[in-house]
Amino acid sequence: MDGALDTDVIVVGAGPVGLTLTGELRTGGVRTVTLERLTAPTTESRASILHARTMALLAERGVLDRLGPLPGGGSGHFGGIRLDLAAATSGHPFAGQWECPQTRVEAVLQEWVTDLGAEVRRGHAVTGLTRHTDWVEVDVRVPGGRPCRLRAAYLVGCDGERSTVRRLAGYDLAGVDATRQMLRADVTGVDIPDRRLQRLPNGVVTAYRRADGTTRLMVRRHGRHPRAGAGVPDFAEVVTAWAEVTGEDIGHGVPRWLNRFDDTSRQVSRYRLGRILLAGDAAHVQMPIGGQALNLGLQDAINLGGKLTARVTGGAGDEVLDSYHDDRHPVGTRVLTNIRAQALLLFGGPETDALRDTVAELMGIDAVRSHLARMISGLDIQETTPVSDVRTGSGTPAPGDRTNRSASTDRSSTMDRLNGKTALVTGSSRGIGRATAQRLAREGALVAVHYAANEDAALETVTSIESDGGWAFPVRAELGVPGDVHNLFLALEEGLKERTGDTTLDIVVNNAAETAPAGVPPEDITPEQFDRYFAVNARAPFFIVQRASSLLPQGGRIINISSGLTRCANPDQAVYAMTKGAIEQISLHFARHLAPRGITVNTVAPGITDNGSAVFGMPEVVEQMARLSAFNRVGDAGDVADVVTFLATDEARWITGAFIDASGGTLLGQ
Ligand code: NAP
Ligand code: P7K
Repeated sequence: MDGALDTDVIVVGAGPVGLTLTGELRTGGVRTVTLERLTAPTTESRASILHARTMALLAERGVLDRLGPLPGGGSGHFGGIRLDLAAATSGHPFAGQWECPQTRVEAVLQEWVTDLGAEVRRGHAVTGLTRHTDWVEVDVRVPGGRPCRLRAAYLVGCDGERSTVRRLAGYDLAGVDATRQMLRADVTGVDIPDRRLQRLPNGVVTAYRRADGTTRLMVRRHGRHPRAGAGVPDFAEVVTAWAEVTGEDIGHGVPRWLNRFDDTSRQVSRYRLGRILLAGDAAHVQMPIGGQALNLGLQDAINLGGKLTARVTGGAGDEVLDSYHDDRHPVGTRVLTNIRAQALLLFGGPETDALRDTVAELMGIDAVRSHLARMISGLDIQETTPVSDVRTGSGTPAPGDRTNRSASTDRSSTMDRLNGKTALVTGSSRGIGRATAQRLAREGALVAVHYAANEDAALETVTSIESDGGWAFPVRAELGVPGDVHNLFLALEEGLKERTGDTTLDIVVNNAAETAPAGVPPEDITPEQFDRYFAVNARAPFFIVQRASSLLPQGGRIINISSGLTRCANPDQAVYAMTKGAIEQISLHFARHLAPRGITVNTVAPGITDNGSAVFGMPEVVEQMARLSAFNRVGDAGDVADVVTFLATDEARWITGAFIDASGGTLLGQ
């Protein structure tokens, strides 16, 4: 069938969202054709603010290097009330907001996708579409040529708030119509004072004189309802409004640019209809406040890019595309909500004064500022399937396995139970350690990702955390050799100091271990093997605790990873199980030793858990292993990591010295 298709994915729209999606797809080896109605990129400057999460995602793709150094975009605001984004997200590598005109973003993205071999056809407008079971066909009007048809497996509308794809595909756009409207103009030849959102009895005005002598002004009249279908305003309308609100006459000025925008707030209720998907403003229409629309759109594109790649090339099923909707629809709803709240604070009449004063008072509280700043900067977003996991395929679970996980992650979109904390997770390049590092970071902790040798995997853990808006750094140290723990702490302390200014370590997870998945019959274990198991699994964790002790503050956490094998026999794992028996003793005795300092020490014992190793790709073996659990499946790394993360939070302050069975009921017996 694929032979009959012109391409894998047709992307409609070559604005920032369409180009970013094109780049993601090309990076993953997906064939694309990108269609753009306009013959040349727009020169009109629209969005200009990039937020921290977008910056991290662009950096990861090398796009930020192409953009060159960007100036800071000022402090930021929430509904016109000053909010210093940089201060409130300090610690993040891109804390703050960054200034870059949309025209420049587009030019650089165009360069990037061209280098990736993408074909962007300008002047090509989509005029019709037809759905088939295995493909989508679009009619395209070509400048000066005969109309043509293109077939692809998927079609994505990145064609903005008046999306043609959305209309042709019959999407519904739910939400509310505009109740407030703003007029904007660039005017020369006027001399009026600069004003930053001045609230006057009849309305709200802004004026800002640029170096070139033009003044950008914006005016809103209270009590005026937007005229449906009103197009570009004429200058007379702006002059009248300005006079009504300020009493000033600007009628002698020369208009250079005129524009009208309103607070329409709408979102499609499904981001996917079969083989047709939407991203960016095509999926959500909102008022341009706080520069959030561009960032939201770029992040839609990046989420969808990884998933569509997995669908087209990686053999993932349709559920991976549904997870795009599941991830991004709630994020869109949340942004639309904060924009509406901000619109009310910004443009509401005198009836909103008391509300504004109250919000301003709340914004004097650190935690409130941090909450709002993380929301605006996209740093509180949880995506069920991390982008890099989709790429490697390792994070794409079998269909049935998803339910448990999403239920737990859907519960709240804000997770910041570990803000300001630091954590060491040994052996977090892969498996349970990686999932633990990711979750601790998602809760706001700075995570040291420790590993022995597998540098690429460790960096992938770090990158996945960063693209999720988190903060992490790699630490290499082989355990079980002389000087192991000393070397680990030299690198750890340096990394912490560089990032936080001191060496406080709040959370230690002793996870790294020497394992033999198939085991060794007890007859065959050599003294050298025995010593190696103990050196890595028991001696190193002890000295890690001993060394961490001086860095742990009040409220610190130590979590030791054991195994259900300390309660359930498997002779081929006898020596491994002995080492796990030993690590459990650390929890018991140190729990007593460190309790006076408010530090808890606990054991988590997983059962058989998918750590991404080859056996978990063999259905017959997995079926055997699954039988050990009362739930008849093997654990996900995330199943265990969620338990570890809970123990790290303040909610677990009353648990110490405990053995927590995280084996899905494996220890209940048959
Ligand atoms: P895994 O996928 O095998 O990964 C092991 C991790 O530990 C890697 O990050 C590895 O680093 C690191 N590591 C191994 N030996 C090391 C050494 N000598 N020095 C420093 N780092 C070393 O692990 P996992 O299966 O997720 O297991 C994690 C923990 O859960 C272990 O304590 C294990 O005993 C326990 N557990 C696992 C299961 C299970 O079924 N998976 C069941 C019960 C208990 P590199 O990548 O650099 O090699
Ligand atoms: C069990 C492990 C088992 C476990 C076998 C196992 C088992 C386990 C395990 C192999 C491994 C009851 C827990 C409870 C491979 C390792 C990790 C591990 O049979 O959890 O610890 C060593 O990599 O069997 C009754």
